[in-house]
Amino acid sequence: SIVDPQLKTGYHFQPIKNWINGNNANLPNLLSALIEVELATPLYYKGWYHFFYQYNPKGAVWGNIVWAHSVSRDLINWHALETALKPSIPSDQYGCWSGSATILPDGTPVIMYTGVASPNNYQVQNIAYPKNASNPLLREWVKPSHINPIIVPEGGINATQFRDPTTAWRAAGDDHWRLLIGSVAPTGGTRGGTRGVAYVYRSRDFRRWTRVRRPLHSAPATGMWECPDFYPVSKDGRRVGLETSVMGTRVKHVLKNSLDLRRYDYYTVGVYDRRAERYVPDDPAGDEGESRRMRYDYGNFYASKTFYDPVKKRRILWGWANESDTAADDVAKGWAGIQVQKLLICYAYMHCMHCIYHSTYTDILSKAQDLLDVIRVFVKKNLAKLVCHVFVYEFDGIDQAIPRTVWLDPSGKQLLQWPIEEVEALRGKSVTLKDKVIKPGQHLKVTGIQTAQADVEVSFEVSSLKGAEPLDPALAGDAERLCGAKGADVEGGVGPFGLWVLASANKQERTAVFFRVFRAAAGSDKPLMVLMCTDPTKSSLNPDLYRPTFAGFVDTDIKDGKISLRSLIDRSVVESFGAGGKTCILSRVYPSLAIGKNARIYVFNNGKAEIKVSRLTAWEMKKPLMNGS
Ligand code: DQQ
Repeated sequence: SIVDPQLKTGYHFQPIKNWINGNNANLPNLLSALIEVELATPLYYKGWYHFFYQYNPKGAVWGNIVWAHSVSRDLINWHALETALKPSIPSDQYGCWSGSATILPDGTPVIMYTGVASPNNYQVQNIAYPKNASNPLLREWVKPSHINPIIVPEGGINATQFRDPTTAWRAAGDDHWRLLIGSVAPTGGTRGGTRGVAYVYRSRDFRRWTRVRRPLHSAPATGMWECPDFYPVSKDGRRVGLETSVMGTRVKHVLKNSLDLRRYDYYTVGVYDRRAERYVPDDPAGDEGESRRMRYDYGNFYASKTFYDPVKKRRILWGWANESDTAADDVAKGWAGIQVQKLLICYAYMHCMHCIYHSTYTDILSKAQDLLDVIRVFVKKNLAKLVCHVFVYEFDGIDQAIPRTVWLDPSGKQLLQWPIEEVEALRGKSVTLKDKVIKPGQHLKVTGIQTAQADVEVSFEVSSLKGAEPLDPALAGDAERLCGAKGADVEGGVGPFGLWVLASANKQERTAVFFRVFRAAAGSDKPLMVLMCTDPTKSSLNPDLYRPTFAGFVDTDIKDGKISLRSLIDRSVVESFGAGGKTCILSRVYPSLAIGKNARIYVFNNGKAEIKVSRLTAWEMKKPLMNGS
């Protein structure tokens, strides 16, 4: 395969087996591996967790999106089943896109999903029922063609931007189901609208749905709201999750959208008024401008969905590391250049050989013409993206993040996220460090375990915050730019301090996950700002990789000088949780030396202030017995 197989993640969910194997890497097979893998919907039913995700098994060009299906007893060991939904009725003949499951009062699940009903992406919503609800594996789903499509775009809605129905909810005591469908407000003229909206649809029988005139919510300059999610969280600040229909004074609601603009997942916390069918964010600034919006994850994390797990009464968030096009694009283009030429030659050769044996010269020319047409189509259909998907898949670049429990921070202003406790079952050998002082410019190696697949929890204490450097007001609103300007190797006042993970022996390669404390400008509502960063600029000697720094501010006043960090390291994925899950960053890195047993972890301090590791524990992480395929 193209890359070191040791970069394939070990304990993150693996989509179905790779479609490309060396010997049949001819054009159709390569291109057929195009997959837009991403989450469609998770659900729990009769002892099994179900995970449906999208891919395109035969896409010479983008299309035919189906729902792959895996099941698990513990959210860690996954068993792949046959495809659950694939194009089969007029209202989904061009693709079964994202949607959600709802557990009906009689306990059976129903799936509402977007069907693509025309070659130019006309979107409608379809309903699917389990063929045999008594089988907990929910292997087969039926979609009665006489009732589908069940919701169609009307009233001026932009039919190519109308998708991704949410799980439905029904208030106790009233008899209407509701669900949301993401869209973008129609505007005059051809230019696509930029006001993202979530329309509410209501139904008494889950069959006939009518749109509420006003959207549940909308926000300017956000573009299409993909994969919306809307759910209650308990104000009691406990980790308890709430079933989607729970309402009342003891809950807040969370509205989340995936914004195609930046390929990030954003959310706000607010109040749902079920009579007016309206949602009002507590902080209206949460809808405006990149800098004030809260994100689930400040790294690569997209098209996420939550579901309520009745077994452990928790809400679980599933996201996928959308190795964004730019990420693999650069590499894919390089790769594409080599591979596609090779493949074209081989394809043309095959054709030529075929033609020579079976036809005349003119046929060869026409075959070559076909080939050029095929390439022309791919280029039109954004070949780079196409190949980058293939490439990324080859890289296993399409990985699910570890499922996260999500709940409301006691402050009521934001969510907290933490890896599900089941992942701790994969912990093996560990090492613990206590009360280690790291002087300015010093670092400390964590020895005694393999760390290419590891789970690290560390508590830091800063001796004094006095030396915190001033925050450049021009960068105060843009954590990513700030981290790009002041990366892990730029000396600071208090910090940068944190971990170098997937580090090579001579530290030539290392991915830094760290904190940096800034003194805000006078008059700011908070005197200190804590930045959390993942800086992969030195993550790989491979020259042509895209290595974005990811960053978010951590809402903590760190007045006691204490802050914690947890990182799940998995060969080419680094998932980090700052301050107990207040700020999360998922990053993909592709080291060339720090692979397998050559990967190391260091604690480092490039700030003028001394820091102390009051406690660090690192565990080796085992591979699950069954992993998705
Ligand atoms: N991809 C899906 C859509 C969704 C988008 C199609 C999110 O349903 O809006 O595969 O990346």
